[in-house]
Amino acid sequence: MSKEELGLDKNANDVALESEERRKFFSKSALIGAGVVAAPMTAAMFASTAQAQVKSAANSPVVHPGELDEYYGFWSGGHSGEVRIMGIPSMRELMRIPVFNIDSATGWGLTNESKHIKGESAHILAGDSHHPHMSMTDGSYNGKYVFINDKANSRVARIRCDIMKCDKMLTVPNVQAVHGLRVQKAPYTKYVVCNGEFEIPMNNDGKDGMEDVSTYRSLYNVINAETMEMAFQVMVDGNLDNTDADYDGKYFASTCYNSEMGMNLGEMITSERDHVVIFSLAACEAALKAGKFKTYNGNDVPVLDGRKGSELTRYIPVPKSPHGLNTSPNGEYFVANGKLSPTVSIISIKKLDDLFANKIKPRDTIVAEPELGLGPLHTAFDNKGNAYTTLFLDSQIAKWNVQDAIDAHNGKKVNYIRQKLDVHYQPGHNHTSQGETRDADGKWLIALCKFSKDRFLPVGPLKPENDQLIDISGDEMKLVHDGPAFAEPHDCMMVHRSKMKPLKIWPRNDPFFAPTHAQAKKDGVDVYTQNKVIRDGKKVRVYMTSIAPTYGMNEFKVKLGDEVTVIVTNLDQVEDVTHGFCMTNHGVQMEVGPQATSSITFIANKPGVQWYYCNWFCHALHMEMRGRMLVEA
Ligand code: CUK
Ligand code: CUA
Repeated sequence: MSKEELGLDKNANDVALESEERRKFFSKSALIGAGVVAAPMTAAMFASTAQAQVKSAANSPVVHPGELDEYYGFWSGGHSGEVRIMGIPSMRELMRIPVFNIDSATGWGLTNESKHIKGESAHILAGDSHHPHMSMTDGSYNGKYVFINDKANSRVARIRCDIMKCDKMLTVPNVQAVHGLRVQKAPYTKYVVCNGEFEIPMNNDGKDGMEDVSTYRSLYNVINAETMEMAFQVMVDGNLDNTDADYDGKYFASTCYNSEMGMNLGEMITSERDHVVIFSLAACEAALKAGKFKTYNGNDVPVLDGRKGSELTRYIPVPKSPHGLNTSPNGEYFVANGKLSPTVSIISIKKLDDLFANKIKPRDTIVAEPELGLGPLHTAFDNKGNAYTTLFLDSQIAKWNVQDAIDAHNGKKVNYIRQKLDVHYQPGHNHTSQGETRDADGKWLIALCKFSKDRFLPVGPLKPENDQLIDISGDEMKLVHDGPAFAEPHDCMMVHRSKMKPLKIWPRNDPFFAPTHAQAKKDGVDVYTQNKVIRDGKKVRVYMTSIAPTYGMNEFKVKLGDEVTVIVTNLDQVEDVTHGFCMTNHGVQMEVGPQATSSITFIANKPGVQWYYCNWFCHALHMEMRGRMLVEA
């Protein structure tokens, strides 16, 4: 990377201004630290902090106009149902990827291509996206796919990172509410894994078992990442929350809250301990091969039995209603975050072989349970052995050292807490740059705060959330940016831009619109050269091209009540010249990217002249890019 890409070409003035800013942050966090960190700051700590300020001069959040960010951030949009692409460290929102929602700008959920991808759930217009995670090779992001769950409708979708569009969607059978989602990290992402959260009767047909709570189950779901079809499911005891994978391709782990199988809040939080379920991938694949599974609800997805006592799983008791589950980037530990306990539980992945061989007891895998503060939800890691845990109730991030926590657990007198930083307010997930891969680089931390309260101009009773950017390159965490966000970035991930290769123009034979091209072929139309109306009974297919600032067809005629499909192929080969198609008064809108084909179907239910126009600004004569549909009564 060049000097200017790294921001090293700034003049002395810029640097002086930045360090002025940093001094302000420094004095603030030093004050906070004094009240919260158990050990007072020593002279040595102050010295190393001063050094860190020098060190972090290169880690500037300032991205000047025209400069590019160093990282892509993929943000979940929560109950907006979308995924967003952020530039890090500028925190600029670069793009939105509609996934489980519908979107009138791109036509997602309206076009035939998107409905085809949404498949059997195309009629569902809402969603709740939580956990975006990228496919990996050997524990590093490979820039190929981002996977995302829909808690609301039990779906998992895949985003293709070359076009930044959703290209596959699957409704997970036999479960309700798909929550935690991660990918197999090594040797490559063969499987996407996700948790069924809400427990239900195995055959949920309303015939029997609804009253008998003891028959309710929740399932661990293993999806083939390439085909996006179910590989298998594993029945567990208790319900599941969050999950992660090791770096050897051997184990997955999930937190379980409500091991009590309570049906109301009081019942759900009675036990002092819940558990982490460890899944052995080899044992699951062997059981699958041996045919040791059942099927339910009339589908053919194999369900393995991983309840307590099974060879497929082990249950490690941890305190109390754990939430996040995070693997350390050195591959050594799973960290389960206590939520109702002020602790996190550190599970040694090395010890899991012995646990599965029944040589040790489940609790023997716990190497430390450091106390961090109130409401630990999620943990992220840097490349220096430190962990960063969100404390929901304390509204803080606790920075702590993993080895020191283990040493303290073994009786050594050492303070494992490095710093506590106030965040604003009530953080859920946090995430470090590349911190869920081998390439954790310890540069940036994002705290996804659920409440913004007084941090922004008031905008009515509904307030934005607050995504805060924290510089972790020095010894001290420093808050450098407040980013208002619409509902609700549960989780995010940051990938270095060197891993990404997005396309500038659509490939003409892209699978995204292959079904539309197949229909054109049947109709005998070459979508790149021809403008043509094909009548097929009451169905009319209108093929038209577009080149800025005109459509290939200025008018076409249909009859009242016809089912009209308009197929637009954009012949522009110029980067960033996207056209659109909008039929006024018909709820018909879509994007047509350069060289792409998009299609949309509607009923011509209004007689007379109906104008269509281009709704993506494309040319000085963009307003003139329109035509008429003549509907004969
Ligand atoms: S969850 Cu929302 S803060 Cu869905 Cu990963 Cu923890
Ligand atoms: Cu084409 Cu606007």
